Amino acid sequence: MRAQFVIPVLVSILILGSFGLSQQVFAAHIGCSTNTDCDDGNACTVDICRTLFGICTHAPGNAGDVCRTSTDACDAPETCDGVRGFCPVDAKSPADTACGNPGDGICDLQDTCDGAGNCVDEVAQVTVSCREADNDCDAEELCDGAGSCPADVFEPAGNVCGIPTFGVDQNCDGAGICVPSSAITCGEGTTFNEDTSECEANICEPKVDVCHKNKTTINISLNALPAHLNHGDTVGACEAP
Ligand SMILES: [Ca+2]
Ligand SMILES: [Ca+2]
Ligand SMILES: [Ca+2]
Repeated sequence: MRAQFVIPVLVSILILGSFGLSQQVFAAHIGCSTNTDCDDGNACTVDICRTLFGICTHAPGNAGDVCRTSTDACDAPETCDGVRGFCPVDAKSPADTACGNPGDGICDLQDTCDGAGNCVDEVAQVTVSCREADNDCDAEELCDGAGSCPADVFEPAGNVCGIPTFGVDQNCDGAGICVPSSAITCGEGTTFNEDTSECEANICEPKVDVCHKNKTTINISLNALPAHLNHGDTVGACEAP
């Protein structure tokens, strides 16, 4: 057993010296015939079979080759430096590197790495506004601190809003609309329009007299005039018999 161990080592030293490879890593793999036989599983060494003697040498090399792949966005890959002959320690992506869920940008924010290889869920604080109030009767919503914006809510019914209209105060209706607190009485010939909050003049539909079947005068809408003319009626009052 002793002779079997000593002889390869002596041969190795002689060979390394002859190749000027004293700095190289040497593994006692005797009997190789191709470089493939010498694979040491280390991406940062160049595995060569010295076929003259049938031994392997494993010199540091392969600078830039990936020796440990990234497992996710928070894990940086490692590469060989070409000098040390082993893979650098496992490095992680810098803190604040984007990872995981991109979020909605308001209450749910882009997740980020913590610098230790973990992806951290990022959410907005409960002080962040996520839905502005549209008017006096709509309440603003703030993020819930768990990544969501609450359902739309409104000011309570009865809250005073807007300005008095025709002497009548306006209150919220509880559904986000400002409405008069009591009926508005408009002047003669006008009607209150809730859409414009104005008393608007009543619009009368234009009408016309028609002599119906040549014996009765009737007052009809202009829209109905063509049908009456088609069956023989005439515009204007009937003549006295
Ligand atoms: Ca290798
Ligand atoms: Ca890594
Ligand atoms: Ca609201």
